[in-house]
Amino acid sequence: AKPLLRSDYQPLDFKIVNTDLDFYFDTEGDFRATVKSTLDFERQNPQASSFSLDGQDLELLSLKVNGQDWTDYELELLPGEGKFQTLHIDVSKLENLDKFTVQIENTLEVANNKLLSGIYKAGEHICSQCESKSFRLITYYFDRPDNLSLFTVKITANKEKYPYLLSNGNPVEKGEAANGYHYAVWHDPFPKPCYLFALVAGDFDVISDEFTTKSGRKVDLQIFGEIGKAEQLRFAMSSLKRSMKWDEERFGLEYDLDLFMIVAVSFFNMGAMENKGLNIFNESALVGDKDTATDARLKRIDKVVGHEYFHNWTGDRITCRDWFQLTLKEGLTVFRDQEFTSDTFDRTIERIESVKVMQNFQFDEDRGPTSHPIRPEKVVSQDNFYTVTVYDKGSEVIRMIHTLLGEENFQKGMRLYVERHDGQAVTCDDFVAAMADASGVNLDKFKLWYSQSGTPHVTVEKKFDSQNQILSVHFSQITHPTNDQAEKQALVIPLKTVFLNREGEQVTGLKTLDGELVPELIVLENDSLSLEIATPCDLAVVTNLDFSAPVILHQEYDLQERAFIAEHVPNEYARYQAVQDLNYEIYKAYLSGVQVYAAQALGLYLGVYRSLLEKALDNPALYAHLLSFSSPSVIAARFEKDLDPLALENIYQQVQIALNRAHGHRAIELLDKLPATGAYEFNVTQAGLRDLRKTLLTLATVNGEHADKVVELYTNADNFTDRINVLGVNLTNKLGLDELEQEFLTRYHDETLVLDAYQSLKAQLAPDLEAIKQQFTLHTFDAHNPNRVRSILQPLARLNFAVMYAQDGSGIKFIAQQALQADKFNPQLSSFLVALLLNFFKLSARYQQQILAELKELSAQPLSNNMQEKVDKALE
Ligand code: DPP
Ligand code: ZN
Repeated sequence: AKPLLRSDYQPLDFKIVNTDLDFYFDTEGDFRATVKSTLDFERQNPQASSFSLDGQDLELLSLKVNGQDWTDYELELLPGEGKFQTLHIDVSKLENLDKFTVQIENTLEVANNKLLSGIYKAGEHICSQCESKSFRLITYYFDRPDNLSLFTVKITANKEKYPYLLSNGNPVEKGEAANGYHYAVWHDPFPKPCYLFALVAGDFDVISDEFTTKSGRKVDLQIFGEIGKAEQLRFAMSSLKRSMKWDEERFGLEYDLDLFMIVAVSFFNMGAMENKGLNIFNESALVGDKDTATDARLKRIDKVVGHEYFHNWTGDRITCRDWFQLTLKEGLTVFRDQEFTSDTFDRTIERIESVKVMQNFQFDEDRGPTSHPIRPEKVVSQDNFYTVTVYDKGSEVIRMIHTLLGEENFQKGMRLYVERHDGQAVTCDDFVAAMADASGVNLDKFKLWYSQSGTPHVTVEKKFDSQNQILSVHFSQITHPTNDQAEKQALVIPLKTVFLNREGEQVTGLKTLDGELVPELIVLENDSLSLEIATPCDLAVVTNLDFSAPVILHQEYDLQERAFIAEHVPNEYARYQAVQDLNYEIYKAYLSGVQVYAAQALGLYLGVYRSLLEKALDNPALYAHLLSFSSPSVIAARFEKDLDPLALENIYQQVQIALNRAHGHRAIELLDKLPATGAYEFNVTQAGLRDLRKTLLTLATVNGEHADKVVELYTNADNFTDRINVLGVNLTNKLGLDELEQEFLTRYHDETLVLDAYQSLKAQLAPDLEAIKQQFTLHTFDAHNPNRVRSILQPLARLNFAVMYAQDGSGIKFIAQQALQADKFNPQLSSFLVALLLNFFKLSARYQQQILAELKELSAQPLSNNMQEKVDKALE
């Protein structure tokens, strides 16, 4: 398919201002549904006399204009896979082209729709997913985000099978229909683009609550889930209420309808969807309690419920003009959900987790074949741009604006943005303009972050002149060419920086030679920047604190210095980063092949590790991170080329053994000292303790000893986190506790999401491909369900290097075949799977050849646009 360019945007000649949809679901057999749409048009361009509507896999039954049968149309079938259509309608014969009504009747695929887009069956339920371009699977429309319309929706279906009939906005009317059917009518008073349309029909358990907004309006809250699982929705309800409160308190944004509904479905490509007043969620991001979800998944539920709720303002009330602007709503809303999590739980831990996403995933995307700016220039399949770049780097860009402006000015900017653009479809430029105008801070140069791809490398060099007592610090930046963009320019890079003395204390009030105070935020705006600081003694420079800019930092340290910073830096985030850097140095020392160097590095690390163990009780959540030696997959993310995954795996195992020898007994001692967690509660302290306990148990049992401690934790566990942690330790260290695994499988036989977590663990630790294939035989497995497929294949590709990168190339071939198979029915899933192979560019020659050979074979097959776009970029 032909790529779309950002520069090609054309405003609409006509707009659909009212949209009336009347659905009839005759749900017998392999049914298609029928919809009658009544669309009120208003002309925008006085010269225009025709327009084109998007459709996909629709059957047109009738077309009327102003109530008359209309024959001035042409239905064009576009070539290629996917049954794309364009309905060209000529209205030049009308007397009044400024306002008219079009009525369309068509059928749409439901029962056989395996795309999980448009309207489809999710198990027994009927649900919709329209973002970004899937409303066209429902009816002919301007399937683009800049057509804002008022929606009225009528749904008719079998009453017994589909007692709940839901759509956006407020319920208007319901009643009985013939043959045991019933209907419901919904009206949404806020104009919206069609990607925010939603429809749900089915039988559910529902829990209800209410929230009173700051201006005193009562809002009914309802969450719908699988029958029998109502209890597992309670946590999400508490998240929703806290999200609503937080958005009022921190952003001054209040909910606007009288009803807010969330529905959990079992088949869903994304995490969740922010449809106006009717969010639809992948059950994995909504359903869970202490007995079925880990602390980490509950935290994710909290975050995603917040994220989708926050979209009500940043996405729904103010939406995107075109899909190139996706980061306008996603980058901003990720920033908002990160702030929500930080304010709710622990700011440092949240920062560490967000930075991990950048360093472990986004940096690779940005140096690989699919590199793109947060606001892309060229797109074949929009589905392929729901990326860590658009979302997470997008959020980092918003965070830099926040850092440059400060909270107060940032909130002023938000207020101006809402005041100017409420009810509009706008661009990233509009957002930045509001921020700049409200704060008086010029962001013209900063805006390059929106259009330039690639990760800047920032180098910090320092020299201390003891004679003249001058510390010179030199910052420089460079962004290497990326697959999509050859020329790069200097970016505005805000670097939070502190200086440490020999005791590890922060030195403040430093001045440059001309008497200027050295700011804590150093803003690098050009290729380089030099500081000459007056100081009687040498200082360590610790920069990019809190990851104030999404850059790769290079700083010459010797190992001793790194170890010193890791042990002494007074800032928790900086300590985390220093320990990460030290871990990387250990791998590099081993890879150098120089044994003395490796031994020296390991010795240093073991020393630092001991002091970290001693501090662990100060902050269990943080030290659980600090005490986990970086896994091969984390280290792999640091590589730009010549990566040998199996070599990393090998080093990891050696270091684990060394850690166990040196500190296994200390881990046991500390385990015995850990305060009792008490009855399960979901909070930072308890979750931190559970995390730390797992880290220590893993360390203590590397050589198979102390299995009794592991059994004890399982036996006493009152929650899922401890149980799955035990299973993880058992499998990681091959403790052979098969009866525990059996107990687990019996206990959770009917909990699909729990078994997803189990299968992930098995896939991550499977000894060979046969053991992976074995996972496909579990009773819950369904190749059409993305949650099932991803929970096996993602850990295989990302975490199980031994099987994924087996000599004979079988792991790589397996992923390629799975992608091709999924491409036949779900291009979003296949495109996700093929992306697991797109790290080839950084692998050493053998792996690179194996992957490219598989990709070439794929490219010889007929592929969906989604998959074709990625394969083409890889082979370019
Ligand atoms: N549902 C996805 C999200 O919220 C896309 N909008 O990010
Ligand atoms: Zn979002």
